[in-house]
Amino acid sequence: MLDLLIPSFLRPDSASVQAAKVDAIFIGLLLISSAILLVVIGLVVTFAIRFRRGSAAKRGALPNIVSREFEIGWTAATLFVFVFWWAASIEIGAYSAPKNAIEIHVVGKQWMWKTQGPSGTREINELHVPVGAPVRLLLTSQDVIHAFYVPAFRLKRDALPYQQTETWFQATKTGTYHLLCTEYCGTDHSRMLGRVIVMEPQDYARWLTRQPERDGLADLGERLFSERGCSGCHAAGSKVHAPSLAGIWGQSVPLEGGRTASVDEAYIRDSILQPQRDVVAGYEPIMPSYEGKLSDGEIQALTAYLRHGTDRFDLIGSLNLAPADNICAPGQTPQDGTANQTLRSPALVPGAPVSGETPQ
Ligand code: HEC
Ligand SMILES: [Cu+2]
Repeated sequence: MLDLLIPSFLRPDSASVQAAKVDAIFIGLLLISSAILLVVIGLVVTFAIRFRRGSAAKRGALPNIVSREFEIGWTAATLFVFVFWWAASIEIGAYSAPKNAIEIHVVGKQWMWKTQGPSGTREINELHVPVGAPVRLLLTSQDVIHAFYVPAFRLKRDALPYQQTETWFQATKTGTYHLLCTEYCGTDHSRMLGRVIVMEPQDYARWLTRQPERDGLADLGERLFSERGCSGCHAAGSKVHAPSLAGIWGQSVPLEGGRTASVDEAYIRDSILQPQRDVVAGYEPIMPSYEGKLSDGEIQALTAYLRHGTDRFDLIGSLNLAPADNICAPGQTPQDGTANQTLRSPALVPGAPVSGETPQ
């Protein structure tokens, strides 16, 4: 259908489940607008001929065929309910990856894409994925706003500093596809190019085994968990009254004030950066904020650990690690987030103050 309407050299390949859906919306909208355009042009031409000067056509008030309300309702129904609902449902679908999806962490950075896949495979400006398998992307940025864009997958999601966004795709065709940054992010924005390589599952498996042995993200998280002193409070056997984090992923946690929260990326991120915001019921708000003390990559690693590695908690508990001394002791106020400034790259807006300078 798309091939009939638009020759293939005028559009990117269509290589994912999402691409087919987006193309269907595109064709749908194109057909609806073309039909409306034809009707309007047809009427303009017909009326121009029929009511031209000097013609004997009947002029005057129109008979009331349909009521105004009916007309408004009908237009609104097609436009909003049908088109908007249809298009929006596909956009919303981009947020909920299937449970069995391969998880890939993506970090945007001036000017490159760093990706980290299962079993710790790390790549720069490249992403290898198997065909036919859902792939969940968890995106963040180390400096400014970037946007992860794979035209052939009709996939576009912002990568924001201090936040995690997510999306997913399922490739349907093997091949090599462009990966672009579609948010103007500085001088070399246009060179922030990468490739997504979609492989047959057996080739992908072979590629995975050829990758150098690396610590997985969860392993890095496990190390950080003790190095940064988390285990000093959270490990089993700790003297501090802090909740155990073993198996909390996906659970719902009762909070102070009667609310509950379900444990996901955002909740863990908030718990680490703004621990005073959602305090777990029955605990003192003594956890220090790690704002400016942990990079986004480190938070991703800790999150991966809390998600996948919590079965190893007992091991940490049995090591009985003391809290590291680089963190706040209970009762001390955490330092403010000035350390954040070092992460920031110079302002990109011409004339805007560079970090450290005070605006006039
Ligand atoms: C000084 C002790 C202490 C340290 C150090 C500490 N925490 Fe906590 N943490 C707590 C306490 C107490 C709570 C419960 C009260 C609250 O929610 O603020 C908590 C809550 C949490 C929660 C929410 C738990 C739940 O059951 O919902 C998470 C997640 C968490 N901490 C992760 C971490 C991570 C990751 C680190 C290391 C970067 C860390 N904590 C360091 C004491 C600590
Ligand atoms: Cu960019």
